[in-house]
Amino acid sequence: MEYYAFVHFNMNTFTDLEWGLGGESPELFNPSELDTRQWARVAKEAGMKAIILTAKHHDGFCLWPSEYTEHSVKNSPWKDGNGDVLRELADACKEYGLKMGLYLSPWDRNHAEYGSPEYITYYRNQMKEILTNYGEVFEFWVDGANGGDGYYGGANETRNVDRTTYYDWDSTFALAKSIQPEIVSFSDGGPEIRWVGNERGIANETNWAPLRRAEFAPGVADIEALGTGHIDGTHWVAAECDVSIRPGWYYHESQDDQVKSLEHLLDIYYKSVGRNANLLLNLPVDRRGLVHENDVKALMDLRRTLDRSFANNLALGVKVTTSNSRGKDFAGALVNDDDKSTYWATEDDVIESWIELDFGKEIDLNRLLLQEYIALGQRVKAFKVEAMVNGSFQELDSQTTIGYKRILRLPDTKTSKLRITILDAKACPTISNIEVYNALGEPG
Ligand code: FUL
Repeated sequence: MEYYAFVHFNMNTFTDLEWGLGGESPELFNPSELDTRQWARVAKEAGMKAIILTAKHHDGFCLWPSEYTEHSVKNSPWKDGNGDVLRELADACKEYGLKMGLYLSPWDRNHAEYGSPEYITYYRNQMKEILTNYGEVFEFWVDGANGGDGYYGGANETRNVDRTTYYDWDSTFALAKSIQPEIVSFSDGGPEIRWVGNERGIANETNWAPLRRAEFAPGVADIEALGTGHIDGTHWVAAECDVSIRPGWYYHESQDDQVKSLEHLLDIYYKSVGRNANLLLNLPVDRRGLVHENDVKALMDLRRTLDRSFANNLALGVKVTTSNSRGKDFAGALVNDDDKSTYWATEDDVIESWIELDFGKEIDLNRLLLQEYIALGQRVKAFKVEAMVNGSFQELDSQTTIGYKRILRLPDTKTSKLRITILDAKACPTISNIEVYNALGEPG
């Protein structure tokens, strides 16, 4: 899905905190003009495909009227306690053709029974509520922060849990799947989509979607391995880059002038979507209940710039030659036929191979987009890119993985031919798409 929105909006929006303690009064939750249709409109216009909302964060306040707690919107002044943010978001996403995802914090600093087996029943009951009552939920999002001090029903103490065993994650994630068969669950190690290991929105240059999943649990992560994935991974667990458009996850008026610059957002885009990962860009919805004007402007500047840079695919339909292919159904010309379901493949025993685009004249280029046919797995381990300059091939870049999508920012180059050489792969390469662009006027 490449690019979708995170929305951190909850009790912390009204207390100016990042992590509430759990004893906050529901009276404080009172957005003046909450409008989930504005969120959806902004996300849609920004080119995003979904919105993932903090249904419950560490402070335990629920944005839906859960029947299992009093700590929710039902005891807030917003809509006299008759509101349901999840309902409104589900409706808005449907109207705008977006998917909806939900974040349900495992750590709950409000709940009196946090730390005991009873809390796990509570957590799963809430999971059932939010995955049953709001239509399709495409992603279930679980973070790794777990245990510490909190209100805990008035006990005001420190409680620690064993992160690997307390939640019995295998059963908890299986419950999500049993309710929503198409759902992907996110945490440090998956099971279906993994944290990239930092909150800066940056994926590793070498980024394998496969992961040896058994080595992880939410909050227990080998950060480096989350970044690279495992070349011999046992499960397909693509990386997701979560990053906020401002310094904080939640809205703080003091950060109104700290929205990330176009240059910074572009860099994040190229280093996430451009490195075989998904970009989950957080919008801290404000106290009104709206995406702030400054954030909207930044999102639209990014959209316009990407649309301009990727408007004219210079590779489309040009002449393609290869060093090897396994016949006409897998010919080189299938990489630039505007059909990602067809692909170039070499013969089984041929790994080192090249594919060449002949533009028929000198053109200017500085962006290369590559995609593997991932239905047959992620294969490429190393490749280089060369351009014909003054009668001979000159190397522009040399990289490792491709995966679902790789975008390279190449130096400004005038050339008539581009050659991509697969130097090493796990099996014969299968390349479904190659695009070439000349991006002009991007800052940075
Ligand atoms: C972390 C949380 O502790 C932060 O508050 C935020 O929600 C981030 C996306 O995940 O684990």
